Amino acid sequence: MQLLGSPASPFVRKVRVVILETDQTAEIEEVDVSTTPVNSATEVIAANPTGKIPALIRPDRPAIYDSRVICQFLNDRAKADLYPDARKWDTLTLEATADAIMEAAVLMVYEKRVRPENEQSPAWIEAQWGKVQRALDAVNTRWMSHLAGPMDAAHIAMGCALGYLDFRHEGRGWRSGVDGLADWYEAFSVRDSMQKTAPTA
Ligand SMILES: N[C@@H](CCC(=O)N[C@@H](CS)C(=O)NCC(=O)O)C(=O)O
Repeated sequence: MQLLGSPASPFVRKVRVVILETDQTAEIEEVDVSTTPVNSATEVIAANPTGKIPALIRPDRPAIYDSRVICQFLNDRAKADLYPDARKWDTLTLEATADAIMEAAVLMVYEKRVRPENEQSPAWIEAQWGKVQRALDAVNTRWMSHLAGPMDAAHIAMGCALGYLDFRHEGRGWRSGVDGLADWYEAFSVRDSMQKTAPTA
């Protein structure tokens, strides 16, 4: 199988961490692509009509895409337990919250990098950051007991979301006011799978 991705993408990183944590590196070749909302890579469109990464190309079946779909596919394939039945809806909701942080943070980057300067909206960028802050507050207030438990897909997604904030939005100081979450991230980010997938430009 081939994983279409990029070393900077937090969504791709989720999948790469799952591959490492479920010991599937030998069966998946990682292929780096360059794709943006206004210039989709041809090979990505062939796998995912929306032109987004990650996409996983399977030999005899259609490609699958969206990090949440791919993570669940890989979890099932490895018979791992990253979506435990006992806390499935909590895990999915926390994963969705992490993905929403990534989405807002990625859109902020696109606004500056991809949209012409005279069309950029500072108010829109700040609104995206507002989403990030509200999500961080909610996780710090409501979800720390989940994060204190055994690692599942939500831990991986949250780790990748926070890593992306450090990577692209370091100056925003996301740790301010969310001490518990910041402490959790310091401990989680030393995992081998997180160290091996640290984002690069
Ligand atoms: N919901 C998707 C989001 C993926 C996504 O937005 N990926 C970005 C890279 S970080 C992308 O491919 N952007 C290109 C585009 O928006 O066309 C997922 O979880 O896989």
